[in-house]
Amino acid sequence: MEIQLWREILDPYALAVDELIIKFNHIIDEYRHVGAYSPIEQVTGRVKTISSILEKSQKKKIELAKFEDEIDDIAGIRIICQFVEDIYKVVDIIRRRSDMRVVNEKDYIENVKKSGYRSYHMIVTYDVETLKGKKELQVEIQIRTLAMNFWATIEHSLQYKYKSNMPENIRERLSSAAGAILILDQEMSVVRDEIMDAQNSFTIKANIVADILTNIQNLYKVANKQEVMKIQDDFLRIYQKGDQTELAEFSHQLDLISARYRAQSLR
Ligand code: 0O2
Repeated sequence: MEIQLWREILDPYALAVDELIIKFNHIIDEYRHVGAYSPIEQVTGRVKTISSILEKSQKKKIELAKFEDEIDDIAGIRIICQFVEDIYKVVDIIRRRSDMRVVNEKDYIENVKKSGYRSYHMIVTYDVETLKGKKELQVEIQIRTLAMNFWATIEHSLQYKYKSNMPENIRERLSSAAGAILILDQEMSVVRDEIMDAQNSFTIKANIVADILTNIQNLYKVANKQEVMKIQDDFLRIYQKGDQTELAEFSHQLDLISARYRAQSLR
């Protein structure tokens, strides 16, 4: 297929992603404007690349003429929540909307994948207006906690690196990290109940944890794997102790380490 034709096909998906990001961000604003806690923490989106579409079509033996019907994640939205409970609130919000129709749902939180992957997936249809008129598209919405996203991002990049030959020791570490992430989500859920009374202090703690997770996630791209594993273990140990001052100090130290790597990469 010619590049121009791919562009014509994929453009409406880019429009759908842009529109949906704006709409979900607006939900965050609506909550915050009335001083309420938003179940959505962050929204991102992407259109699948041509090479991923070709790869998936080949893997699933999909005729190129039918890829728009058969590949339901050409447009992908990812919604990040702080707590597992928030995920189900977001699912409800999506089910109730009149501008998207849910056609499929997969709850990989109740039914955890063998890999340890946890997330809630919804396939919705969504209309965009183009010069040729209305076009109905499928969009995949993945809803996860910050912790689930942290694990899935790292596992995805390791899957990409090793293809189907992931070394057993890495697989085992990922599996035990998935267990730790599950405990982290459960602990955060306990914190959530208390937070309704002490929302401020909680927001601070969640933000520190989010900063730490983002820093660790970024360090995976640039730092030595052993060093990052150690940082991750230290984080879980400090997190489990529950001392917010120590967590904040750890976050500060991690900022310094990240800044050092950034400075090194600029040399
Ligand atoms: P990419 O590169 O993220 O786009 P489907 O692929 O939807 O036709 P499947 O596999 O039953 O069929 O769908 P599923 O399980 O809902 O997976 C869809 C997407 O969820 C994947 O897209 C991944 O993004 C994510 N996902 C599913 N399982 C895993 C997992 O074990 N680990 C990680 N990290 N992500 C997972 P793609 O197209 O596979 O990949």
